[in-house]
This record gives sequence, structure tokens and C-alpha cells, in this order.
Amino acid sequence: MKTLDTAQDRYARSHLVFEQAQQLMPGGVNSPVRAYKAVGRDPIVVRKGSGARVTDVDGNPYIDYVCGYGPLILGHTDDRVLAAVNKAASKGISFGMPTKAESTLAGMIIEAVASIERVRFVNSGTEATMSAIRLARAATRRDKVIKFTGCYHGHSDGLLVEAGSGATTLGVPSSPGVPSSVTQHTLLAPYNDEQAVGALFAQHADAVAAVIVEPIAGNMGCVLPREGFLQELRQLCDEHGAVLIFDEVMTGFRVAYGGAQLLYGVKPDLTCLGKVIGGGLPCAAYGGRADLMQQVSPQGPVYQAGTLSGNPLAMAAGIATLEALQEPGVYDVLEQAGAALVGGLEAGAIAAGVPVRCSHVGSMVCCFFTDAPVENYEQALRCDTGAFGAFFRGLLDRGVVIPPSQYETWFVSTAHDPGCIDQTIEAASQAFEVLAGH
Ligand code: HOZ
Repeated sequence: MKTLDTAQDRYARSHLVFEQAQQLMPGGVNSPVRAYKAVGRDPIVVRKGSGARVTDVDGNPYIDYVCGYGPLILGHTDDRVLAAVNKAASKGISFGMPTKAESTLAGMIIEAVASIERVRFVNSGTEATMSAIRLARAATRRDKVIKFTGCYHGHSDGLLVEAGSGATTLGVPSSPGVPSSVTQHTLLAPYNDEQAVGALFAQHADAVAAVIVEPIAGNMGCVLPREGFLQELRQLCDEHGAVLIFDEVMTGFRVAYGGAQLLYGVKPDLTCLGKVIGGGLPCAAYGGRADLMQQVSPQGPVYQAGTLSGNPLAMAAGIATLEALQEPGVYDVLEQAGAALVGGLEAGAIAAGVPVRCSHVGSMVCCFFTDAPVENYEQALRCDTGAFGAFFRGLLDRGVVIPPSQYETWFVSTAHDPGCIDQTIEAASQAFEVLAGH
């Protein structure tokens, strides 16, 4: 095994820690995309984070656009979140019994998200989508679920079909180990193609329990819904008696306090939340119409449970985060930062002659390495992932870390001040120049 004395580069300690990690955990990580397999190098190993920045175990600082893959909308170690978590921890870190904090956060979510009348906390986005689908199936007494290629709703069996995020990054959009008896109930349509959804409804009359969609797709890069797409889904579900599920794990409280459903003016029947509502601690939720949610156990027969669900530390972090997001102007600041970043990336790419298409909604940002529009998974797959990898490495060497895949979204936080954005644009412009061979 390599020792620190023989490793010379500025990432020496990261290499060493990761080498040891690979002997202990599959791929050295606890979630596949973290292993940097798609960007041609080993990951940096993080020691600490503060504000918009993280520092690796070698002491190298980076402006961070991973932001925990979305929860850290206030940046790292926000004082308000830390104080709330510390206070909660001093009173007990887990009870498995009801707490007042659960009702406080539930109330904040119900007040913020128009379509949610009742909510159930779980621990991850995977659990939220899996549970929402179980509920939709129970309520409709139907089995089939329509999902969109390139959308990612966590790693439960029935949803791990043509999935984005790490599944696409690593070239296994449909995983082995998932029985075909399960996936036979998953119907696929291209994102932004309501006609394909209509055709599936026609083909499987009275068998479709739900349509599940990321209202802004954030797991094949960041792909925006075409005008009218979400409205059409609402209409199709109404016509066919199916449940419309918005997976707002990424977009909830991120693109607006009321989520993407507020932004686009479409009310789903069920909504899945995660990331921001836990302020960086493991927390997610599903919620929606009261007549549906009252079918969840113990009020109804649809079983779903969790030892750590509604954990007091996660509730405290979530409450503190949502309180901070209620301050006037927060979403304007995030929008300005996202827009400035995308503007700078585009200018840098044009100056270097590198073809890219950038997208953003508020603080969700993506830079596709292609000269063609990206409105669905097929188009996303045409991106030059080799160029993305070179750009990623160029940014890293210049002190900026973004998610290590073309098929992830960058997250801007309120801690990314204009200085951070300018520094990032400068680093990106240089990385584009290097990529273009100038
Ligand atoms: N899939 C989530 C973001 N696209 C979480 C990141 C992960 O897979 O580790």
C-alpha cells in the first residue's frame, strides 16, 4: 500500500484515504457517483466545509457546487442550522416517539406547498418515492406506473429503470438484481413528451396507478419542462384516474419556497420531498391530498414505517433551514447567483470555442457539453462526457468542485456570494481554454 511519503502530488492524502477506503467499502464509497469514475480520477476526500467552500484532507480549498447534492441551500455549517441541531442534540438525539418538532416542520411544509394537506416524514428520497407509489397503487387498485427516461427517483426496484443520476453515470440505468416481475409494471416515456404518455394511457387503459415525474429533471443534468408539459400530465392523470406524483426531492424549497409546482402552477396529488427539508441531515417526506394520505398506516391500511423517521436533529435542521428561506429576497439572491454563473460559463465557453448548452432554474445549474438543445434523456446522452471529464478536472485543479458527472445538477447556495461566482467563472474560463487546446 502507498504511504504518504511516496505520494507527491497535491492530492496525496486524498489518494491514500481513498485507496484504503476501497479495501473496505464497494468502490470506496457509500454512493456510487462519489467515486469519480466518470471523470477519470480519484475523488478528493473532504475534511470540512464552511459557507460555499470545502477543504480536502490535503488542505486544498474548493468552491463547492455539490453542496451535499442539494440539501445545503444555505451552504456548509450555517450558524442558524448548527445552533438548532446542537440545541436539539442536547435534549436527545432519537426517541422513536412523537415530538413537537415533527408537527412544526410538517406545518411549515403544508403551509408552503399548496398541494400538500398531510405529510409523512421518512429518511431518504428513495423511501419517499417508493412509499408514494405504494400509496398510489393502493388508492387506485392498479399496478402500472409511468416514469420518464433519465428521471431518477432513488434506487427502489420498480423505479430503477432507465434511471438518471449515478445509474446513468456508471452505465447501468437499469440494474441487475431487479426482477422483471417488478419492472413489468414500470412504463417509460421520454421526458417532455406528453404524447408518449397519452399513448401509454391509451395502451394500458385503467391499469395506470401513477405518473411520477421530476418537475424539473435534475438527474440527467438539469433539464427544464417544456411549456405545458406538466399541465398536460395533470390533465392526462385527471382523465384516466391516475395519481400525479411530483418528485420534488431536488426542487422542493430549492427553486421556490413552494417548490416547482408553485413555479409552474401545477398541483400534483402527491409530492416527494427531501434534501432541503432536512437541512443536510437525513430527512425526506411524502405528502399530498388528505384523502390519499389518510390511507397511510395507522390511519389507513397502506403500511410504511421507519425507526429514524422524523428524527429530532433532522427536524431541527429542517425547521432552521426553512425559517432562513423565509427571509425576504433569498430566492432572488439564489436566482441572481445561478443566472450570473450560467452567464459566465456560457461566455467562457464561447470565448474558448467550446460548444456547451447551459441550463438553470434559480440555484439549479448545469453545463451540457453539446451544441444541441437538451430536452430529454436521449439528447442528454449525446453530450461529450469526455469533454465534461476534462472540464471537471480543470475546475478541480483550479479550486472549484462540481458534481463528478455530466448527469448531475450543480447546486448554488446563499453562501455563494458574487466573489465566489466570479472566481468560479474565471476558473471555468481557464478550464474551457485548456479543453480547447489554446
Ligand atoms: N442521486 C442524488 C443526486 N442526483 C444523490 C447523489 C447520489 O446518488 O449520491
